Amino acid sequence: MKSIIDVLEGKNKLIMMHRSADPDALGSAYVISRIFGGDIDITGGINRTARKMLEMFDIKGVENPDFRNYDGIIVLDTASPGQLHALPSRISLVIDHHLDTGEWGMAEHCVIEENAVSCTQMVGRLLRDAGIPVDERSALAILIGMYTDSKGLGTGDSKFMRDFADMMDIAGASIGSLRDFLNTGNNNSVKTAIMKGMQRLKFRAQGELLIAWTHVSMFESAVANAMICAGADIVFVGSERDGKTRIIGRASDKVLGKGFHLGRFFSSLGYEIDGEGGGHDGAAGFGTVGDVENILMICVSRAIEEIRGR
Ligand SMILES: [Mn+2]
Repeated sequence: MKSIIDVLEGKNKLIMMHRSADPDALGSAYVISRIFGGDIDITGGINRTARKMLEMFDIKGVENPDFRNYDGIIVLDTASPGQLHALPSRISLVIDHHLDTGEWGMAEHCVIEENAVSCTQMVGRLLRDAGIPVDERSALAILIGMYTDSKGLGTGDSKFMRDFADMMDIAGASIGSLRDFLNTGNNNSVKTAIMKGMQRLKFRAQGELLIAWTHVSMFESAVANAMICAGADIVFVGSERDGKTRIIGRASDKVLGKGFHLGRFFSSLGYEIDGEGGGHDGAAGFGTVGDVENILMICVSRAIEEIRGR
């Protein structure tokens, strides 16, 4: 415990997150840099929702940092080294809540809690256990991470809710204010992507479960979320960009209750077809090269094999 705080208190740190950082990743990085100092590496990009936090918290990230200029490198909310935009030769600390891929062997310290709903929650607990006070701004960033990674409090145990309530007290925030912050109101291009995705949607029933898939050129996550809202249990949304094929997956609570784990599904798919994937039980992604329709069909048939008889 002491050693983790020692690492966080170390001088001249770089904080890294997974590519296309989400509010949970950026919130964790913000809190650590605010309390302990350190540059936030945003070279891997910031997703649409998290970008609002840049302005709100006045976060100034660094791009293409020279790793040699830092004494310590801290990696947050990142399931595997492949999800970083670049791999430093030395990593001091990893704090993460994804499925443990066992790929962080090179890190000097690892705090991985597969059952934690969000990385900001882990950061909040680390601070509390070390007796380090959390200020109002940090509490708000922690809440945003917890709120988004729990899909708007759609998941989370009693421990999670207690931590959440503690942070609400410190931040003076209501659920409504968090919802308002995150409800960007989808703009027209997102809505168009959802409509196109729905137009091309195909589905298959396997017992009482529905598997649905489609492809779009952008906003895969928004399309996948809409398909889950429409009632699908396992969703695959493919896209092809810059010669790369990406599949975004979502799984309903119903199929998760049957023991299906999308992050594990994608990481084992990576052994079968050349590619890399991972993530959470209900939300994960897979990157590879090849025809998007083919890859989607492989995902669908593997998923059917996995849920057959469940
Ligand atoms: Mn996260």
